[in-house]
Amino acid sequence: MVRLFDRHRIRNVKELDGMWDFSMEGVEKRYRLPVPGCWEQHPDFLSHRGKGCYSREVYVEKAGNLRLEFKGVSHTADVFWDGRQIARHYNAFTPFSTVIRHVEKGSHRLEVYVDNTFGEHSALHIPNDYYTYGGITRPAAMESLSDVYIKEMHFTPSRVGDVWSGRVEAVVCNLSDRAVFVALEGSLKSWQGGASGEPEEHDTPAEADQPFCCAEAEIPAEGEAVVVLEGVFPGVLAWSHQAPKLYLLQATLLWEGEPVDDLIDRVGFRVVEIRGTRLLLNGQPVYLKGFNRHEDYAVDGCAVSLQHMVQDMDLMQDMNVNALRTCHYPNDERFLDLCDERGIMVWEENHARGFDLEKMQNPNFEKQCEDCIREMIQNHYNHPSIVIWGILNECASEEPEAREMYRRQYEQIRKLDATRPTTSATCRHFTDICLDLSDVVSFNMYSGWYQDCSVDERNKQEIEWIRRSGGEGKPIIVSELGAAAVYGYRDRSRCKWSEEYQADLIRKSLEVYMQDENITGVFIWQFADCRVTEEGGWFASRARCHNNKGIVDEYRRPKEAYDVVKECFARYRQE
Ligand code: ADA
Repeated sequence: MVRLFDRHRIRNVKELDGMWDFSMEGVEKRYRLPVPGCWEQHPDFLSHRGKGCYSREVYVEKAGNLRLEFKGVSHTADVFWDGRQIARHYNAFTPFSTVIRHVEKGSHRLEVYVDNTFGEHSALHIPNDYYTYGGITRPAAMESLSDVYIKEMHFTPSRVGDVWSGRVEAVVCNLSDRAVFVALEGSLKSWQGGASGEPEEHDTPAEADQPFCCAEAEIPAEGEAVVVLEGVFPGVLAWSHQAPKLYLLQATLLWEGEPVDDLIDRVGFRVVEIRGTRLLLNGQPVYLKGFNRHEDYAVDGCAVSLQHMVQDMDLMQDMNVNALRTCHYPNDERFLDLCDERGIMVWEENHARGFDLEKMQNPNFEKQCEDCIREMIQNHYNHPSIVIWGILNECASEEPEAREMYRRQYEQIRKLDATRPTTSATCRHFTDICLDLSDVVSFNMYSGWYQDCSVDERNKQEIEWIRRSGGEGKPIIVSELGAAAVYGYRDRSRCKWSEEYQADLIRKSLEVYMQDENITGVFIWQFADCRVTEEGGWFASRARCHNNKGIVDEYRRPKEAYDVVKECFARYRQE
């Protein structure tokens, strides 16, 4: 499944999950592999870096236009339809789609050539402290399109006093060779699948659609136009981490009076703002407390199944989190759907981890970052759970040339979405020259692990330095803190790498950062152990070729620190 709710009632959708034919460049044997999935799940390709071809027959019931959507292919996809190339996409972590016109009824051949190799062609997927898998690693679907259809829609809530309003900006496309007049209708319906499953009192009855209103527009031949719908909704309930109320927003497109297409999304009424050094949700200060979570599971690779996503969410909520950082790339939309449903506030970030200036000077770097930011915001804008956009984790923010790249990326985000604050997690302690560029200042702190120093003393030095180096008056988040522990390694000396040491340091760190009024959030590094690449020298500092700083291991087996997190997140900062 592509999302946790149906996105269309009128448009016909065929999900492409299932068994596909597979062949690997340079390998004679032929295979059948599951989609979504990673080829590393097959014993012949456990650590394979190369180019594979997924292929399947697709039967088209009715001649017309088709839209193919891939939620994630790792890391480069070349898509062919009946032998003709129809799409190319780089980056495992953002969706892409393509439209094929005038498709005949009958059988067709769909092929996806997938490349997970490293080299100059790949500026973002490099040997790193996480693994770049190979495969069609997220869901895919095929849709039948009318000549006029809704390409996307962005929903922006706002509030005056206690009255909520909503604005929809829908992009309507016209594939025909003549201009057409269309009408767009919008409606809002309470989504009843919340945690309790019971309609809240004072809520709008599930069956009562609240009309947005209707708008008419002329869509140019073989072009597109933005159609705006606006509405006031006095009766709706706000979305928050304490009460994550969701609504189904349905846009229906009428052409010559007939409904020809629709698009449904799930939205929430909430506003995020910064006031002084605090982050506010619906006017109330919040303290973000959560985990950094890689999309990586022992037996799934990065193609984490829905069952395992739900298990991760249940474990994190058992530890009393209210937030998540999608380190270090945009996440699977099904996981973001879960965050929307459960009231988990999300820091979502573009795809970048630890690039020094030389890596940032890769000729493909800025374009690949820009594409990732655009696709992330274009596709994830409507998730109420996303409260902050991040960029460039631990990149060269001490370098003037890199500062220009940071500035351009923040500028790009603000143009695409002025409703959410921006930040970047840095480790350029006392040398960072980009703190003035973001709305929130975020630091990755490893006092007691990489730096043998007092958490408390080091925190005071950091805050004092931030305040006089561009971060004055801004919210501060500790975006990473933690220590490694090999699951099952217990040692009464409580030495580093033992579960005991990790539990002790997590406790010390949370007691300091969660009781410092300068700090408005913490993200523990990290939720679960994850695989890392052997290349790039990572094996030397990563026992088992894993990053072992998880509070649970890659099979989600809890370490001693699990109960420390649960206790501290329950005890401190309940706002
Ligand atoms: C950095 C980085 C993380 C991870 C962590 C670690 O802060 O942002 O991705 O590599 O260090 O485990 O050292």
